[in-house]
Amino acid sequence: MTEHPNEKLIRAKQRWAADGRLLTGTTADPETTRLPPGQRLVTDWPVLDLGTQPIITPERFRLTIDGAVRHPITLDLPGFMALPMTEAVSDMHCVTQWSRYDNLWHGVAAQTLIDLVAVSDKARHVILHAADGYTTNLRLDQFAQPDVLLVHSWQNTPLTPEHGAPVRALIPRLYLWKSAKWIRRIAFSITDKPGFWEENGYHNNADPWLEERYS
Ligand SMILES: Nc1nc2c(c(=O)[nH]1)N[C@H]1C(S)=C(S)[C@@H](COP(=O)(O)O)O[C@H]1N2
Ligand SMILES: [Mo]
Repeated sequence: MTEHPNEKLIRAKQRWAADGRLLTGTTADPETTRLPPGQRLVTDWPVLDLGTQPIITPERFRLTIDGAVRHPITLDLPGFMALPMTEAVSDMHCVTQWSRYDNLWHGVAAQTLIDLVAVSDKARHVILHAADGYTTNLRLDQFAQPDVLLVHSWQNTPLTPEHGAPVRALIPRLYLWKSAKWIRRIAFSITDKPGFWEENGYHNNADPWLEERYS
């Protein structure tokens, strides 16, 4: 692996995966258990990333949606903000153990983007690319959930740069590493392709209630 600004953090998290840190060996039903196994609640919103926090000015923002789609598109920020907006309240669950309840989000529903570009019947996976070089992958059926948004605001305030401004992905029912900050490309795909943490010991599926922390 190439030398990265946050090499120490990456090594520590690879060790967590190798050691199976925080695993309780239990699963829970999200219908009846709000807090996934091994998690603890916080009231602040911690910042976690690879250590390079790009400043994406409104002028520089571009979001490309392509791959297995009929109508690939690149949106600038006014183009993105002109799409139908959704409001949602959801919880966040980070694999480093913290969960935060009742986050109010504003953004564009993933399903709106799926319809906009006419995703191919053959597509099964989604690869998210971010401006800091980060990537993460998820299945199309996970991305298509009604609570998945491309968000621009949290608690009625614009996202801050360290949380992924101006637009980030938010996939609340998967561990938060699947929620790419500073998103710049959504690639629909017939085949799967592991992202950054998925290649570094973390689970491909990432369901917190199944404790899918590590691969
Ligand atoms: N672009 C980008 N997105 C990213 C990351 C990153 O390093 N770069 N880290 C992921 C991880 S590991 C976590 S836990 C969450 C943290 O989001 P937050 O800093 O807003 O809490 O962002 C995810 N999205
Ligand atoms: Mo993370």
